[in-house]
Amino acid sequence: MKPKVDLSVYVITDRKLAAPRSVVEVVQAALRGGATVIQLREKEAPTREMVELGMALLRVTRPAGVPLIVNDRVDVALAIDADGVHVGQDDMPAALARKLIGPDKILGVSAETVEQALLAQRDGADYLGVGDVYGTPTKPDAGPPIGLEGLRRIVEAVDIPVVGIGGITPDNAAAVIEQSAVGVAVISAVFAAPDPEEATRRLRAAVEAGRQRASGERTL
Ligand code: TZP
Ligand code: MG
Repeated sequence: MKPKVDLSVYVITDRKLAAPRSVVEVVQAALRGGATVIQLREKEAPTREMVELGMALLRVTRPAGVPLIVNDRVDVALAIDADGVHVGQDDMPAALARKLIGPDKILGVSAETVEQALLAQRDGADYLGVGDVYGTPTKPDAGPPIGLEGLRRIVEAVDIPVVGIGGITPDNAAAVIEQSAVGVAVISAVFAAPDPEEATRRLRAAVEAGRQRASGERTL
């Protein structure tokens, strides 16, 4: 049985932004700060390095009880027995990724339109990463920002949980949660932060504040 995943603060790796610190060091700090999911995303790493980094990350995420999800690479996710895989619109189609990983591993899919989101849901995604919300320099090939309105349209169209991604910081994360996203996914807010533990803690507090505000709005 697949455990229910806490998607509140979803931290994605970037070894260039981590330097001179190691990716594992930054992830350990993020875990101390309360990260609830870690994603291994290294677009330029050769397969061997992806596998080695993934295994090193599992040695810190497993004892923390936090899932490790591998971006793009279904083969690497399976080889290291990661907790799941995340695919985008140019990667392995979601239905085939699901077929390869089986029913028990977590499948995340990136979507920037309602149509993509509905297809991903139909094809077996457990959650969606939706963005680019605010605009980001971290993913140069991201489409134009969809804004909070674009995010809300997708959240309202699907039944599976949505995390917002793209340009999210502790200062604007609460507004993402107010659109009924269940969490925020970040790269630079944690990996470029001088103190990744503190940055993660502030993101968690912002997610909590967004939830409080959203529930306040619902009872008005
Ligand atoms: N997908 C959409 S935006 C993005 C990805 C991987 C980059 C997010 O990076 P940052 O630094 O949190 O804006
Ligand atoms: Mg991808």
